[in-house]
Amino acid sequence: MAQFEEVSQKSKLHPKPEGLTLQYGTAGFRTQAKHLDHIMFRMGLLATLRSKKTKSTIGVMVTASHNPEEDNGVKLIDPMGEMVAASWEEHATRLANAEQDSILTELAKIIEKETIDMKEPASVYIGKDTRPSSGSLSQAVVDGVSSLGGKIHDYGLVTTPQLHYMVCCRNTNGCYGSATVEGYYQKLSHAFLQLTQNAPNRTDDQKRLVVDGANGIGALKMREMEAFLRSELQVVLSNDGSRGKLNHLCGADHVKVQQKPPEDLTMAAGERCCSFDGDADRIVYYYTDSDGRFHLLDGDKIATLISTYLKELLTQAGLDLQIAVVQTAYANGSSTRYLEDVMMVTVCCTKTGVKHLHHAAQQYDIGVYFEANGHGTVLFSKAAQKQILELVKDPNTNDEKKRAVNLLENSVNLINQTVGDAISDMLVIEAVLAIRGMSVQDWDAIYTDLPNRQLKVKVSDRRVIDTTDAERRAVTPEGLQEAIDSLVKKYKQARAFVRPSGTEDVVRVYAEADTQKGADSLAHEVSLVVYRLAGGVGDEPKPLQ
Ligand code: NG1
Ligand code: ZN
Repeated sequence: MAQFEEVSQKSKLHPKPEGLTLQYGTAGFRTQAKHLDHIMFRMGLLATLRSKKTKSTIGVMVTASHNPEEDNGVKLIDPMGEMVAASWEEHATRLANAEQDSILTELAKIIEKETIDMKEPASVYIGKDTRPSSGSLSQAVVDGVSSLGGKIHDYGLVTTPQLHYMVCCRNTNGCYGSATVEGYYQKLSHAFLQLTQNAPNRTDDQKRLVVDGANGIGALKMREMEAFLRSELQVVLSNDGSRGKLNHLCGADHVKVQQKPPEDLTMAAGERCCSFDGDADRIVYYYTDSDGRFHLLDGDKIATLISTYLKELLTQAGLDLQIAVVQTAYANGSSTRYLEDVMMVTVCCTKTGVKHLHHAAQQYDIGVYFEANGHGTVLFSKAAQKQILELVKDPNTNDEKKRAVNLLENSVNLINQTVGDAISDMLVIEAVLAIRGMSVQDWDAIYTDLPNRQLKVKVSDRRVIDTTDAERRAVTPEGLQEAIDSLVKKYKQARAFVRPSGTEDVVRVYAEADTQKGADSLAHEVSLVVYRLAGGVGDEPKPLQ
């Protein structure tokens, strides 16, 4: 085919380093940028095929999120803005690893297996983050798409969730919003301004929020959006990319893992602060108290705040809709207990990785999902959205119901339902705090986190660990789970689990207990067991401190 002739020619400009194999993992392909040129070209090809197959626009985002600036990565976005279907992740891995002379054979296999009509038109939306490598890598994606004759819309610098939003807008013919960056700002800011009208007496201090942009794309986009928010949110932006390095000693991942504020951020005692990650699909909040103690409000606290608010509105509006919170094993035990026992909300636990949470959240009328690290959003089923809209239009509702349902409608519009979105989540949190008249301290006091610790253990092959029960129990190697169980028994309010990471070559260990000393010691003991039973490499894990 003439089309394939062009693929053959152009692929020579994006050669695969011999012997390199990469896996489409939890977050797409991600590694050092210098290894990714051929992957980008090939993902351009694959996105074009996926577009022909689904007869829809597909997204390709060039980013490595919270990884160091030298890394890069790529994720495919399916028609409704969700992560690409699992069966296509396998195609992606095979196409990425095909040697130079077998690309066409691999393409033909996918076309046959998926019964793709090559005469169908194709459309691909492309976006990139601010990494120095992102420009040339996104050009490689463009080359891939154009060599198969696909139509391209290159959005250039956008956050990951903005690109998901664009894809969803396009494939719903504008029902979700207008597929432009300005359309995104307009949709979100309109909903935010409607919501904050319900909190008319806020002072400038209450409207002030310190934002750490991780020296990335989120900072640029916050600057662009500021004017749309008409001073109802007064953002003090630091790590805006003008000096520091992307994700270096700043950003949501640094703050969550190190449990301390980012560098280059001035925060007064009690001041509300938040951090985005490198592609602005994660957010965490924090403050320091008058004793200088750092308080982190992570994804679990965010899920609790948002689900409590939505549940209250449902009751006020008299809507009988089931709301559930979806978490992973990393959710702090206190949050799960609070949601189940005090809030009486259904809680469901899935494997790590947002696609699992997203899928589980789709099973409910309203599914609130957050990973503890701050990636999450809320999904409203079609039926739930219909009921809310019908009630908005109902002339016979009383004032209390009307207020509640209007708040619900604007909340639906403010939430980016395609994927976790730091900017959208931040505006939802700011609106909820304003409407409820809560300070960040009030929010923090909803429940107290159990002290916890996360560690990594290097092993020769992390696949020897197989897990079950949403990764909370290890099935192999033999004896590992029993050993963890007996260690956990030595501590109060304790819990621990281990799982192979999907993005790094390590085994992750998580432990919580009634004291930090207990959590640290349990995590260390569990690390030793992993090291001994699962083929640890290098030095034996040392106790903390
Ligand atoms: P792995 O490396 O599989 O633990 C990490 C995060 C996930 C998710 C992915 C994708 C933790 C413990 N794990 O996965 O939550 O965000 O990266 O970026 O935070
Ligand atoms: Zn990210």
